[in-house]
Amino acid sequence: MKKAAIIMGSDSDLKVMQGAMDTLKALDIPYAVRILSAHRTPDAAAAFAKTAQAEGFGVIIAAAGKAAHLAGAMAANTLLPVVGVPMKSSTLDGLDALLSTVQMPSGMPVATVAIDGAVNAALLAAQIIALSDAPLMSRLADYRAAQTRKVEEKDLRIAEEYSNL
Ligand code: RP5
Repeated sequence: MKKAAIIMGSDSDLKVMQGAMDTLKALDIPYAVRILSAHRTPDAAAAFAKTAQAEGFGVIIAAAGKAAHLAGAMAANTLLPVVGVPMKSSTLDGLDALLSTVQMPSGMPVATVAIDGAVNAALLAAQIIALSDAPLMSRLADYRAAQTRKVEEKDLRIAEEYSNL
């Protein structure tokens, strides 16, 4: 099975990105976690992206805050799909990171999720890997079904507790 990479610009992104790790783990997807920065360790970041496909990765999740160029820097150095996660780690509440991550020029795509959207980044990564992994696709279907069941249970509980008919 292809591995997922979770790359983040700083250890201060770890708490949010734990959501991506938990989600990949729940879906039984192997993943590597690295702190690599487009600005502070640009050579190591580029080297990771350049060798990722040969190392057996199928997708890269790149999380960064502020002037968030990490996802773009990854995309510039690999043909693997890159999922960008803008971090809410600044005085601008992540809007700076969102725009820096999402506004890629034509020809160099980054699939950008919501600010702090670590769980959706992992799910998107899982869906990408699942295209060539039928058992994972089936685990994703189970994940969706469990999510639906949870909402239905909440609906029943809330309707009973709050309705005044
Ligand atoms: C970005 O700058 C990181 O991804 C982090 O979100 C933000 C702040 O980093 P630290 O100053 O906390 O290391 O590169």
